[in-house]
Amino acid sequence: MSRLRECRLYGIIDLGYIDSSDCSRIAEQMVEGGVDLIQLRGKGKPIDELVDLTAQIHQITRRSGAPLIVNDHAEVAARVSLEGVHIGQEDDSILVARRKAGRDLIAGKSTHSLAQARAAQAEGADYIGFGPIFATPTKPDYKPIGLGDIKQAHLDVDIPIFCIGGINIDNLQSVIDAGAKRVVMVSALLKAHSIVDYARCATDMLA
Ligand code: TZP
Ligand code: MG
Repeated sequence: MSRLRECRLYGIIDLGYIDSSDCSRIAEQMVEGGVDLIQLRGKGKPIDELVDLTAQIHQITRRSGAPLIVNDHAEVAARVSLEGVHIGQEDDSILVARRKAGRDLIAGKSTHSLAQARAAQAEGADYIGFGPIFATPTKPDYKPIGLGDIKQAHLDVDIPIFCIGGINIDNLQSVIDAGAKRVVMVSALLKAHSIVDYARCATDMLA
C-alpha cells in the first residue's frame, strides 16, 4: 500500500456528470494530468455496464500505474482486473467487500466525522475520504463539515486521508492550509476546460 501514500490527487469519473462513452477519453486526460488515483462512480448503473467501463478504463490506468477504484460494488472487482473498491457508511463492510471481490484489494471508506475516520481505520480501511469539506452538488444531501477537523483527523488516523467535497483550484490552498495532504476532485475536474491543465495545477499545489 506504499503506492497509496504517494497519491495526492484523486479523480473520480462520475457518470452523473459524464456520458459512459466519454470514460476512456477522460481517464486518458486524468492520467496525462498526473491524477494519482482514479475511481469510477456510477450510481444506479447496471453492474454489467460498470464491469465493461472499468475494464476499458483499466487499459489506460494500468499504463500509468494509477490504481483504479470502483465505487460501491466490490462484485465488479471479482470480474475485472482493478485495484480497489470504495465504500460508503451505508454500504458493505470492508470485510464483506473484500469477500465479494474474492481478493485482498485496496479498500477505501467515506467518512464524515472524526469518529467515523477513526472507526474506518479500525475496520481495516486502506484510506479514507473525509468530508464533504464544502457544500457540493455531487452529494447535495450531505452537510459540509468545514475545514476545522482536518488537522485533528491527521493526528487521529495513520492511513491516507483524502479530503473531499466542493474542492476546486480556487479553494484548494485553504484546504491545504487546514492540514490536507491529499484531495479528491469530482465536478471541478470533470467540468474543467482542460482536465489535463487543471489536474497539473492541483498536483503542483499538493506537491
Ligand atoms: N463524498 C463526499 S463529498 C462527495 C463524495 C462522493 C462528492 C464530491 O464531489 P465534488 O464535485 O468534488 O464536490
Ligand atoms: Mg457508496
